[in-house]
Amino acid sequence: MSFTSILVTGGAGFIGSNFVRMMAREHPDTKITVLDSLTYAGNLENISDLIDAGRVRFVKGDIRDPIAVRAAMSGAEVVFNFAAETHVDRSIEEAASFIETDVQGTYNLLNFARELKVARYVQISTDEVYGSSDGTDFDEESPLKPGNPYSASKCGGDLMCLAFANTYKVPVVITRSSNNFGPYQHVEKFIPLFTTNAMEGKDLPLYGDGMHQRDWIYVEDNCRAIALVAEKGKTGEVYNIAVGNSQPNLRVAELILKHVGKTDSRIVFIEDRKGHDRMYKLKAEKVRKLGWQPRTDFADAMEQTVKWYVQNRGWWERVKSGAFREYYEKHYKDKLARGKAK
Ligand code: NAD
Ligand code: TDX
Repeated sequence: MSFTSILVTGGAGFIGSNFVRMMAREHPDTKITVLDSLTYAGNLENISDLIDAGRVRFVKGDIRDPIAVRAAMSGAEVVFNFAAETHVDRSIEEAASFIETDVQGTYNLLNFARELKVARYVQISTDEVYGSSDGTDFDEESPLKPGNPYSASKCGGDLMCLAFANTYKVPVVITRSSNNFGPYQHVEKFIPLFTTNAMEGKDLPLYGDGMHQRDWIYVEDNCRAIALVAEKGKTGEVYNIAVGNSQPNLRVAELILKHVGKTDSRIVFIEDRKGHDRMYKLKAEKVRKLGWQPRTDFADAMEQTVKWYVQNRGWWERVKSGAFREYYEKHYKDKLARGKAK
């Protein structure tokens, strides 16, 4: 099924841009609006071809700003909220922006979803809300035990969503996925950082003993699950999304080195992240019962992903240097100010 019109917040970031690309490709009749404030993590290059082709309407705006949200959400049938502060290390340094965007921004979106009577509001959340696992698989009823300021903020957003579903009958669904990987991921995150450092012959900084585990899902598998939950999920319900592919970080780092084929980089063990969650583990039967199953094999997808960073060196070099901002200034700033980048 296709939606008539969707609002994708955070659509210039990693998962949001992959979602927008998938929807644009597979649902040619769906009108797509992206609302993104273009923080350090937002990169218009990720969707510039679709904006230039008139396939995506881009609105530069903040989910904390009621005027921007109201304008962008008007006419949307379904809202997908990907916009968030997302990097755990940054939240350990400074959590205020996480609380503002991930909690206050979500509240703001929910208020307008209620007022404008959207048919569906999809909150994109994370496995991190359950906290570190001692080996048990968490299902959707497991208690929330966030282990860092980022995941605590995501819990705040999730709980506000559930409260709006219960109190005002806003048609909310929540997805909680495990770690995503794929193209267009910011170079501050583990897999792109290690891949690009290896290409540059730099060291790969592994936290602690390197035996923390993450359950990796290819971004497009997650995007498909999100679209399915939007269509078939039950209001007020949470859906975990994971494939059960836990890997110790050391193993993933070795795999990256193998695919990049560099011998002048080395893995170095550095001081551990404060409060570092050892492992996340999810039961994801509920989303499978809706008809979802991953299409991607981890080994193949890792090879393809590393290849994407190898082939798109200009993209990540501009992210690392900050030069991707110049691209925005040159191509869009005036047009967006005049409301023409549609
Ligand atoms: P990202 O950091 O790559 O992108 C976030 C996007 O949101 C950026 O484009 C940024 O400009 C935008 N944004 C941030 N604050 C904003 C604000 N106040 N108003 C408007 N736009 C704003 O993040 P990502 O990795 O693509 O994650 C997307 C969502 O998925 C997040 O909600 C995150 O919590 C969730 N998630 C991510 C992962 C993962 O592995 N990356 C896993 C599970 C869940
Ligand atoms: O330099 C590094 N060295 C290292 O050992 C970095 C950046 C990370 N790591 C480790 C920490 C984690 O165990 O790699 C693992 C993955 O780290 P991140 O890429 O920072 O991801 P994580 O902390 O697991 O959180 C991610 O998945 C859940 C996303 O950033 C979140 O937004 C999402 O909710």
